[in-house]
Amino acid sequence: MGYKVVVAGATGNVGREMLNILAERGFPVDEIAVLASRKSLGTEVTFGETTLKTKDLDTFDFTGWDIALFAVGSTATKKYAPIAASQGCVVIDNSSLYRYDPDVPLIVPECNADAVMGYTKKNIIANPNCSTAQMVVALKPLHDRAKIKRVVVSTYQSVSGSGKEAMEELWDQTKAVYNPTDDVPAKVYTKEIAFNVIPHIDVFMEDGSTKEEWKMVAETKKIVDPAIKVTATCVRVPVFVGHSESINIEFEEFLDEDEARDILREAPGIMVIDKREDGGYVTPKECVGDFATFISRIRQDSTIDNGLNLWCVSDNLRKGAALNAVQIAEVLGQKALKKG
Ligand code: 11C
Repeated sequence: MGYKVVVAGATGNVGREMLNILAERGFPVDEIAVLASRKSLGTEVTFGETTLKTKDLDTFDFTGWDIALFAVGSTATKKYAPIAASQGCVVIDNSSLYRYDPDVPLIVPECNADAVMGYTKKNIIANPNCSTAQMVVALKPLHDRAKIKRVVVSTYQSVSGSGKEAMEELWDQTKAVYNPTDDVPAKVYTKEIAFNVIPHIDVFMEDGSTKEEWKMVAETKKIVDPAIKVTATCVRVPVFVGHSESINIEFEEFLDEDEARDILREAPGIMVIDKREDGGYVTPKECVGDFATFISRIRQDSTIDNGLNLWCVSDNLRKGAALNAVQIAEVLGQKALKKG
């Protein structure tokens, strides 16, 4: 016996990946409903071998459905997640709306799976931001061994994090470089993204940081440990899929680079590719379509007493969004909504 599963926002980048991953991981689905906003109504999406037509999120009755994976953005989440939750369906939400709500667990299963039981307060579980998800998968096993004091992270984030229009903008601007009669002005971004990098993701905060940077700080504290200090610089790069991060970690205790490599090799969700030779590391192009968070370039930071540097790459639409949501559904099934 399986679950009655809803995917809301099924036509977007993340919604489509949710359907792929439910099928790839063999999540026990008895019945599935794919929902979209009115403008995408009737659009077809695939779930395994099956083609499904999207239904209207606005009029859908969630009564009798077990789990709803939401990938609709904060405005629609605000309207529809409480409806689904009040109709008895557990919402796993990919937007940022509920992440910082003390009555909503924010879950990365490799780090804090037990906290999932906190879902009973609102019938909602939050999925973290993509740049946080891959970073905390790497931080948690190291924190358990040597207690992290401070993290300095710089991100190199792909355009798929901004949606399908951003991917088109990069594609069109790249083609236009070779065909100067085409002018493709920046629409999604503030500056041209093709052959460029933009140190700005999400809105600016009063202290000069951006909301994306603030999310990495707040979410790491909620998922791993409120005592960890994080400072982040988030940068958009002309890559279609796959976020990369340069992470500098300061620990309470000394942690040797070889021991860190062994810990990460054993840790759930991580693949270490770290040969100190040409090409002995992972780039975002190579992680697309994979479930793992890849770690490379593990090395001592000799400028501080207890420091390490590493390079962390993952498919932002998967571990950063859809995969993590499906993993939460799996944990929920094991711990709470048992079937069969
Ligand atoms: C990006 N990290 O790459 C963002 C996308 O809070 O869920 C996801 C935003 C979020 O642009």
